[in-house]
Amino acid sequence: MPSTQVQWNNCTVEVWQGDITTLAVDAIVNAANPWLAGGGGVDGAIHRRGGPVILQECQAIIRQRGNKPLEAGEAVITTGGQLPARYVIHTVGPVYREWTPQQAAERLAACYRNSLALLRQQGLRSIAFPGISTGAYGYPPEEACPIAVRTVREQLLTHNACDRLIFCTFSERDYQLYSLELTRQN
Ligand code: AR6
Repeated sequence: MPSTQVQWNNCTVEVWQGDITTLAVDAIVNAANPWLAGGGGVDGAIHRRGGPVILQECQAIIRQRGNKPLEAGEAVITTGGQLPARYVIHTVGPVYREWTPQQAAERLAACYRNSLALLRQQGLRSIAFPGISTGAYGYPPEEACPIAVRTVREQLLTHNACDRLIFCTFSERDYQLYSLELTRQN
């Protein structure tokens, strides 16, 4: 399937369908939970394929924060363990039903913004995002997708943040949704 691509500030932004744990980019983003404890969905897949070192690093981060969980919108980074990606950026999306739509949108945007800020701070140049919050956390994909694309676009135009950015979609429906939105916002 031909993938949809746009260029924003020298960054190639593309939509891809498949398992994020197979991508050999500098960093993949994990849709984590506040305790970075691992779980199902993309989180489970990343820990399974990356091996136990990722959980050890996550636990160390939580300890360093004085055993405080992450808030929705925050992001932290670990190595990628056995993954083809060098690093994993763990971000906690909002649980959709716990916020007003406006608050949820702000937290979701913060996930993308803070993940890209970490990427820049580490001097990394390629990244893949899953549809944060759109699985177990219940964010409707058709609401989350325009927020994800808009936030990424704003950040790339402001910061020249990276060379390659992938929206990694799991379902055919999400692939179509992101492809359309990328074209729409281009
Ligand atoms: N590659 C790419 N995308 C995936 C993969 C994969 N291997 N697996 C699932 N997705 P979710 P959330 C898509 O539930 O909603 C965990 O238990 C999936 O189709 O993984 O942020 C955590 O520990 C969906 O579009 O994340 C938290 O407790 C998207 O990834 C909680 O779930 C996100 O679905 C986080 O929930």
